[in-house]
Amino acid sequence: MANLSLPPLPYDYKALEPWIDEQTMRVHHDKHHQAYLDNLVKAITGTDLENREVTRILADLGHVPEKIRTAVRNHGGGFVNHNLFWEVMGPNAGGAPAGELAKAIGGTFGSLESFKEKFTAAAMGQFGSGWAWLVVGKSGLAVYNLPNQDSPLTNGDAPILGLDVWEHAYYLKYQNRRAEYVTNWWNVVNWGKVAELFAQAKK
Ligand code: MN3
Repeated sequence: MANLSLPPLPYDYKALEPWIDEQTMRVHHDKHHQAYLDNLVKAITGTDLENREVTRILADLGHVPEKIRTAVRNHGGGFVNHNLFWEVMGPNAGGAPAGELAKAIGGTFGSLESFKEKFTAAAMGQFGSGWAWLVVGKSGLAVYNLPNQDSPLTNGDAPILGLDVWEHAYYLKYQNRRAEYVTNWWNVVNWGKVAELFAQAKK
């Protein structure tokens, strides 16, 4: 069996209230995230990929045997994307980034406000299920959306902030109001963690 486990949520299930409710966090982490992991393990167990880091597998998806490639793309992506998602959120968060990250955002997007507008547009513009991403790519910071559980790693980019816009991420509290979820989500962004990922990605 592939030796992978579900990282526990790094804060209490209700820590992101009132922006993200406890029930959503419980179902999202304990059921959805767990299911991506279980299905990934099922797909790679008994293959050469069993002991490889999942982030590396996704960065080299073309070399995954065709028979399991879709399962790895969907469930491996789901596993890794959610690992990042919990980390880039937190209680007593929100506000603005500092240091090098703040400079890079200003330099690339003009201002924090224009970055947020662009990211929000990516989140709102994702038809159906998917994610909005802030990544470090070959030419620096970039914002885009990807469908389903596709990972920026497969594009050769390092994700440093991601927003899950699958309905399972917000439907219990917000129903069809994705815009309200996205607006409120900025209150839980853990910029300290994003800055840490930014520093790692630049190395
Ligand atoms: Mn999700």
